[in-house]
Amino acid sequence: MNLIEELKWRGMVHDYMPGLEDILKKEKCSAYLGTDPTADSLHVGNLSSLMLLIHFQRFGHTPIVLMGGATGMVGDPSGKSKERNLLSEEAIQKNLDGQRKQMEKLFDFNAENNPAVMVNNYDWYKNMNLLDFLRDVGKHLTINYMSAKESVKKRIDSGLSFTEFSYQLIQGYDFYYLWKNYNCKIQLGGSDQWGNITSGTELIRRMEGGEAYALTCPLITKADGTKFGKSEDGAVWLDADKTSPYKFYQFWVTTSDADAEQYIKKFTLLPQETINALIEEHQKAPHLKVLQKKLAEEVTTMIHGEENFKQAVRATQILFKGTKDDLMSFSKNQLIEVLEGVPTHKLLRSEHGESLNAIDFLSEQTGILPSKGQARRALQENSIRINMERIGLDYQITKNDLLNDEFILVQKGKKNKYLVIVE
Ligand code: 545
Repeated sequence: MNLIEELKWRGMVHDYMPGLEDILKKEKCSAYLGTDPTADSLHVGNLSSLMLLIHFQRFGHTPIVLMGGATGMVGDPSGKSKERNLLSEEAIQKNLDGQRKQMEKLFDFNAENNPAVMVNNYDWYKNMNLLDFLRDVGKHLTINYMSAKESVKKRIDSGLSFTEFSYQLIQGYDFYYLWKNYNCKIQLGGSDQWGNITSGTELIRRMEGGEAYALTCPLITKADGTKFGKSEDGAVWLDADKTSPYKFYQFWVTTSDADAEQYIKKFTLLPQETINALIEEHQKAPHLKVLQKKLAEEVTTMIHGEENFKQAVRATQILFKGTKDDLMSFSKNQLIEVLEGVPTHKLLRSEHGESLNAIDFLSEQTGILPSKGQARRALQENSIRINMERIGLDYQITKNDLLNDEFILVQKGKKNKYLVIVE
């Protein structure tokens, strides 16, 4: 399979310009992907276009990672229904540093053979003169052309500053700059980037009659229609301090059966035969979750390394299959690590007194359930566990239920866990 065939098989192609296939057959080129420093970490939503770039590298093309030090100061209107707030220069610098570290984990910029290249568009904009930009760049695209882009059309009624309107011209000139200086003929991105990328190919054509190509991947969807990449507490980040490896692993391992096939193709580099075999195995016994487990293993190892992946599996096993004794045998630090990311509820020690009945404990005292009625129902249904053991309606919580004199692990149903911290 050639690169485009492979990407198509993986479902990673949304659109590309004619001629791309020919050029890829003829030569090894460079391909670039840009990210703006709008946050200090990348998140799983950015991962699919990064995987595109990784596939280009696998096939011998040179990957160029562009950090948007300049574009981050302007703000991309693509896919945004409202004008963005400008970020301060310090925030942008901090975000660039965070993202750079992550890119260094994903790409080898020092490889002897075909190393990846990192550039920052601030480098060619910092000394750019406004008049030069208007005469040498702006002159080549008409307002009519620029206004026909989705990102602009969508905002014509609600409003769009001149600053954000100019964004496509700035990203467009980046493509021209890399085409001219790095022999870069391809720009990659998510489907929301199509308009900005084609402004670039248009500039290259009008300024020098050159050929360059766009390739976009679909934005990731979920079978149930909810937004991909979110957990209960917001985005799933690649930075371990923002999303722990355990939670990261959980995000992938809890993928629905309907989505697992799509994700294993898009987010892992496993070869086609391996993936097809896994899919077949999965269909025979879906409850074993082989697809989800392999997906979570591959992605967690790629982002957080093997040690963190193994630790996440251990924590999962204990949380899902462990016994009260397993929990009781843990030190405070081990508990904190294993339970990291489990939502917490506070309970004042004075309230804990001698003993607490389970209904009050679950409702009023901790707020795990919103009312006494719901607490009673859950207990009657036998769906509540304390430190892995099922409890009934008349259970009394006492000191003996404290793990390390400080924690109580509450579970409701199969999936929901809560950590009560007794203060
Ligand atoms: C800037 C200058 C260029 C080329 C590209 C850019 C960035 C581009 C853009 N891309 C998005 C982005 O999001 C912020 C990530 C930080 C948490 O805004 N104008 O920077 C996303 N991109 C990856 C994919 C995307 C896109 O990083 O392309 O489609 C998301 O999947 O939204 O010369």
